[in-house]
Amino acid sequence: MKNLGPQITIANLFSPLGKKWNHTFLPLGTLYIAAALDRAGIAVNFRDYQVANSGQNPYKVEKIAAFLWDETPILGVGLMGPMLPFLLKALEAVKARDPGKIVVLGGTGVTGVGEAIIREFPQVDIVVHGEGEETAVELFGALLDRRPLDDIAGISYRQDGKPVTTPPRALIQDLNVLPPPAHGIVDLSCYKVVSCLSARGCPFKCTYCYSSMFWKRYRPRSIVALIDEIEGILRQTGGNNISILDDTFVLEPARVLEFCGELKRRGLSLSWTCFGRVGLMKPELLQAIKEAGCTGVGFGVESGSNEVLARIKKGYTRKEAIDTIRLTAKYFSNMEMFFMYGFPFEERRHFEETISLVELLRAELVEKQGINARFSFNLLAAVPGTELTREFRGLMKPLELHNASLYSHEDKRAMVKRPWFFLPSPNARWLPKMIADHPDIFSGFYCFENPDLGYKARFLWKNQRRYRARK
Ligand code: B12
Ligand code: SF4
Repeated sequence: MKNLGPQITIANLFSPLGKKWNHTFLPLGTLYIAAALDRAGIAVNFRDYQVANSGQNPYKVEKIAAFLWDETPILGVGLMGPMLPFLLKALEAVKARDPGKIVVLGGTGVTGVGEAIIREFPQVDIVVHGEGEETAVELFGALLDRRPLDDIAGISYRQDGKPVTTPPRALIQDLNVLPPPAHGIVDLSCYKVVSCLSARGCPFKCTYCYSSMFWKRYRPRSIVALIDEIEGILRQTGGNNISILDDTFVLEPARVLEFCGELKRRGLSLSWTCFGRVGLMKPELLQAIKEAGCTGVGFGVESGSNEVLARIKKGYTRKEAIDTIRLTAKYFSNMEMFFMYGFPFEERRHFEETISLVELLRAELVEKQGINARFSFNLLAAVPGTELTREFRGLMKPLELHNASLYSHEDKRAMVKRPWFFLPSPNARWLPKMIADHPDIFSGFYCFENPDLGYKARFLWKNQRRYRARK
């Protein structure tokens, strides 16, 4: 039967998190894309794999293929790196069923590796790099009208069998021109974490970070528009919880104070969380966010070694980290601190400095002050395109995928041993080969050779309860 509905399906392909695979996040990126297309008069079907597959093992290729399948001639998928091999495998089946279907990929999982994907994987037709709204409007418009793609900036595609990459797309200068994420096309009550972004990008340049590379420059949105968006979400959910996902929400204190003031002016009783940053937390700011309903702050501390902090360009010292966390703990009894290990240059003594920092903070915050503080460790992944991955490409080492079982956020083994911990069932025998054959496309499935990695992983494995348990 002929399909008379929208000609495009937009699918979000994050895997759900949690032991029961039901910890779902609002898919902001694809909702922004859907909103931009809607404003341009381009109708889409929208589907989110997290919701469609909630509660089930998300890594079964047949399930992904079934989720992606419909009669529309154009499929756009948004994803992060860990889903990429599973998506590519599932797309083989989708393309076998409909060889004429045009498959477009976008999101952080494909940006920067698009040309290689087009070269190596015929089941993908077009990859959109970076910020997607303007590109999506031009690209899907051109596909619907069967116009050529060569003047569309920010894509890789195939021409006469060869991959072509067009010049990068300029960033959107003023984010306020964008329509808000298309909340109306999803059931917000299906999501465990309902979120928003007050800005894109981050001015810092930590060498392992994909986000700063992806978003390039810090660009804030208007606070009034942000709170309009939040009010809309609250109306739709009937709840009062929001996660502000900005990389560095506290960057501009005046803006944060404006946010708090505007919440108060509108009489909104909101319960929210955000990420702080070492060196940026001042007493007035902490007091204001607490009064405005902030219930917890997270910090990416990353290391307790000054040498490592300097090499990854964190822009602060161990002492500054301690000072910031002590200060924040005066205002918040709910804190999470993230650390990484497995830097190619991280010697055992550096790791031990990290552990001594965690022990010091734990003794003060958890033992003495009874604060609900969590210390999370992640093994550093060779995320594609970061400064660190480029510099240490020669030290990349594949993860032990053959030992992997189904991992989730709550599985502590995964937290200490594997960076991209949403790993597949061991039955996925094709996976190690795909990853080994294309190290640059799938570098996030690699860590780096580094001194005493086994010792570090075992230590964290043994102490996981100590560092992660909430009081
Ligand atoms: C929130 C978040 C999550 C949430 C996801 C829910 C959500 N709402 O996004 C959760 C907790 C699930 C998550 C998990 C992970 N995350 Co995360 N996450 C983020 C965070 C903080 C915000 C994402 C966001 O909302 N961005 C805002 C929207 C507007 O941007 P966007 O989604 O990228 O979408 C834009 C473009 O990508 C593009 N686009 C997106 N989809 C599509 C689709 C089409 C068809 C087109 C054309 C374009 C397009 O256009 C959009 C609008 O401009 C980012 C950091 C950041 N600031 O971006 C990290 C980030 C994306 N995550 C990252 C990582 C490493 C992970 C994990 C691997 C962590 C881990 N160790 O497990 C997992 C992977 C999960 C999985 N199985 O796929 C990395 C990127 C890795 C990578 N290269 O893919 C980032 C950049 C963090 C960092 N500093 O390095 N994450
Ligand atoms: S790790 Fe955080 S502070 Fe550093 S560049 Fe990335 S987003 Fe910015």
